[in-house]
Amino acid sequence: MTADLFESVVDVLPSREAMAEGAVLLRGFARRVEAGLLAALRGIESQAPFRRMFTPGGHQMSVAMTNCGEAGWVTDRSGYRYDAADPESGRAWPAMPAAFCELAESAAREAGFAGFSPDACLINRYEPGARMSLHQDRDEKDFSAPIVSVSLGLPAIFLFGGAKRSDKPQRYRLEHGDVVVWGGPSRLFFHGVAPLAEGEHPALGPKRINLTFRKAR
Ligand code: MD3
Ligand code: FE
Repeated sequence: MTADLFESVVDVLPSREAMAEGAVLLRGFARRVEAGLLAALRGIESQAPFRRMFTPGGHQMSVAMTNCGEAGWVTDRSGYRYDAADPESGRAWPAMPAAFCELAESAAREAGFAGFSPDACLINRYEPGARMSLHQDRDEKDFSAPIVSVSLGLPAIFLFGGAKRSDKPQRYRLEHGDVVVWGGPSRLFFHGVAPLAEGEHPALGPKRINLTFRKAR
């Protein structure tokens, strides 16, 4: 009984792990605000539904995306960019919910990036088989601001490379409630996500959601 109780506490206790210079993994950091995040996400989805966008090369992404905040990341045949309007509706992206902002700012502060104030949140939805190939995030104006990512739902294998595409990626299992802050030199490191394995998450079903908070402008 005591051992069980202890294990369940250890299970939800946030912890900190350095992945690289400037990259900090805060395991379980989002667990305490999970209900608020999921409620806010339903609101965003109803205004700006998830959609699978096309790359400039004409391939449809396996990950479905939407955004909230002043700017949203979009891709189509003409390229990648941040845009104030959702191209599907022509309307502004939904505002960033306070619960999103507060979590991103507190995680950044915890990792040594006090004053981070995201203006964009890209929301990725993975279903089994969906993946993201190795890339850098370079569409933001100011690389001195970190990116904060929040994983929800099914676990995924995150591939974390280095400054060069040819650097062999390390594999990290990111789980429900894990938050990672990517700043300093790691801000421009190559990264990706391995194809999502089948599964059922108690709160989200057969899905993984990843929130990435950015300073785009
Ligand atoms: C490391 N998303 O949206 S989040 C992306 O899990 C993206 O959906 C992945 O890569 C996902 O661009 C990974 C973790 C992440 C986000 C941005 C980074 C890692 C990063 C920027 C620089 C280095
Ligand atoms: Fe990325």
